[in-house]
Amino acid sequence: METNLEKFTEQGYLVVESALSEADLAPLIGVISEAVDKRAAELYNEGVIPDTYEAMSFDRRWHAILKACGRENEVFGWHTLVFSEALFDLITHPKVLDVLEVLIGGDIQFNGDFWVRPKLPNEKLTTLPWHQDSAYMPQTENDTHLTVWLPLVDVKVENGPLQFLPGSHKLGLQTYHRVPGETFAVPVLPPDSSDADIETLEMKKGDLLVFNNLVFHRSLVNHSDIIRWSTDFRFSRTGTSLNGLWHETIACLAREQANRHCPTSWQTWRAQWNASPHKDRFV
Ligand SMILES: O=C(O)CCC(=O)C(=O)O
Repeated sequence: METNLEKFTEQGYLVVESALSEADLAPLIGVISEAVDKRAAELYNEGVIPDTYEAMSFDRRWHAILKACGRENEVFGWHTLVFSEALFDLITHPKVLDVLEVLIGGDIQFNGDFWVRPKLPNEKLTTLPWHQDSAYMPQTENDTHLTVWLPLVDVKVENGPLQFLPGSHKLGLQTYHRVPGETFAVPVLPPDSSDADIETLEMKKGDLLVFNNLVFHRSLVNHSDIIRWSTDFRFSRTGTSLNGLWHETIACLAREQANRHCPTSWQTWRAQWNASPHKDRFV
């Protein structure tokens, strides 16, 4: 049977089903829900929205708030809003690092890059074209960087899944160009693929996706009426140069392979964050 490492090496990505439990994800979902709650109270008190939509579910409430104030197309991903111990605990969760360890084959560093993404119904901003992550981070082209992507709700065809082109990382980094009206640069030569090559990743909350910085992927439109919440973090083998990536100042060691220990504490990471010039760069 093909191992996770073989599958990952061949495809450039890997889904590990049921890698995390509800309890593992609950603290971060709690942080997100508190941020939504706080913003709802502020907007309500400012008279901008007629209701705080408190009774609404996690996968609907933020959309209702944004709809009520006409701000549905403003924010791509959350960063500062979710900085928390719960986030740190998930980034450095042994179950996450166990998956990475097999693929990285050594000590692991967290690159400092994290996002929580509320992918809203029918939103253009988070509908991403085919891309390789190194196109937006050219400093990473010659090394292996891994993104861990965790759905915080079930992901189906209708609510904006990710699609991948298996094996496309072997093409190397392609040339990209800007298209008027598009936020993200697109490859000059779009990957040569038929529909049969494309894998659409329907995932359950608790599944873990990991992909490398050169594999082609895209994020489809969310045609449902719920928010497709997800979170993602980037890692590399300890010692890999981060070459001045903007989040380098909040990179930290995540695992020493010899003792399976995370040498960074939440307090240390928080101190790095507080000293970082970028901490309020994004919402
Ligand atoms: O979360 C998404 O919808 C897109 C993620 C993505 O394309 C990326 O992290 O490179």
